[in-house]
Amino acid sequence: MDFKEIIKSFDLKYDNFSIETIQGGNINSTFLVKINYHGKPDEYVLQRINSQVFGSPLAIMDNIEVVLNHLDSKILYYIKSKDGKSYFIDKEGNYWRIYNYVQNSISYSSTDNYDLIYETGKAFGNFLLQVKDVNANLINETIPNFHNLVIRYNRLEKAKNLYRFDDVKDEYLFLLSLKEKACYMQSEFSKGKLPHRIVHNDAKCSNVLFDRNTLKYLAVVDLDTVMPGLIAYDFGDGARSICASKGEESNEFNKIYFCLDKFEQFSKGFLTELKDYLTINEKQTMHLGVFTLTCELAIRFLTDYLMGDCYFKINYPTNNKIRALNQIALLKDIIKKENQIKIITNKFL
Ligand code: GN1
Ligand code: MG
Repeated sequence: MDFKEIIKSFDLKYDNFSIETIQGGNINSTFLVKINYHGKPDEYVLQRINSQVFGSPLAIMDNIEVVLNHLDSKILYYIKSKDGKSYFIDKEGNYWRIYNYVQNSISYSSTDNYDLIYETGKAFGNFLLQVKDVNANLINETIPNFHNLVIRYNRLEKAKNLYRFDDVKDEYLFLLSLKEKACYMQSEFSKGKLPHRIVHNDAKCSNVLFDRNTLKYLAVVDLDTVMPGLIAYDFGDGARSICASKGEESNEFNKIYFCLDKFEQFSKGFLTELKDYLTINEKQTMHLGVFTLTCELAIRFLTDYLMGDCYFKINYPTNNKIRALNQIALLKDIIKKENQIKIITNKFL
């Protein structure tokens, strides 16, 4: 990677710069750029967009521009390239973008702090309220059928009998046994009973920036997958990621459970923002998002393992299998706690 070539293509003034890798994220590669200009330091975030996953990086950047223009807060912004574009293409055909590093901000990949969990819910709830009148015609579907469980099951079933199947047969059969329920929301949507909204589609804790001092949320980031979807999917994705007792990478399966106290905080933040905007059907099915999204992630990790790890970045050969087993452990606890999950959800609707 020729960082000199990349950095100099953007409309940034600097005397010198240094680059550090930022860990985290299963798709794009992220770097912190520290610059100095006339003795003054400044920081930016540089990302290489994974164009295997996002077939059209231009479509993502167009979406992001529409969304950022629409949001009240202008705290997050992109640096244009010297030729006025929101990205730069290097000699190897990689797409790069740079955005500001939001000063005094901090993000968490997980937390036990209830105030932060409440704030995370509020951040996403408020984000959804703000993007509700984005003109859907201006938003490209950057990854078609992203949270479509029917399609996710088709892909899993197609991957059956690939070389690693014997290794995960029980997990495969377990997920298959949940198919009808997992596809319920998709079928309600197909019948026109659930509205498509503009949603975030990757609503996890690490995608919220907080003020370092007050711990109030500042911004929702990672806008790559903002496109039409169901609100319950953001609710469920946020809950499965923030209320799990162990992170997605953990292999301590017997210590993985869904924390209802955390869920209460997340639900309160998320649903209090949105409740006046939701339809009756959305309210009645909201709790199902938690089950559905956890099931989806288990399916996606397992499918990727069977297909030979072509989608998610892996750190070791069985990483995707461990992630699938992790989500299955969480899912089993979510199934056990389904009633309480519904009661808590309804409390804030
Ligand atoms: C991917 O790369 P990251 O962490 O932002 C994935 C999400 C998954 C997540 C699981 C475009 O997000 O859907 O929930 O991994 N993003 C894409 O950790 O597939
Ligand atoms: Mg993401």
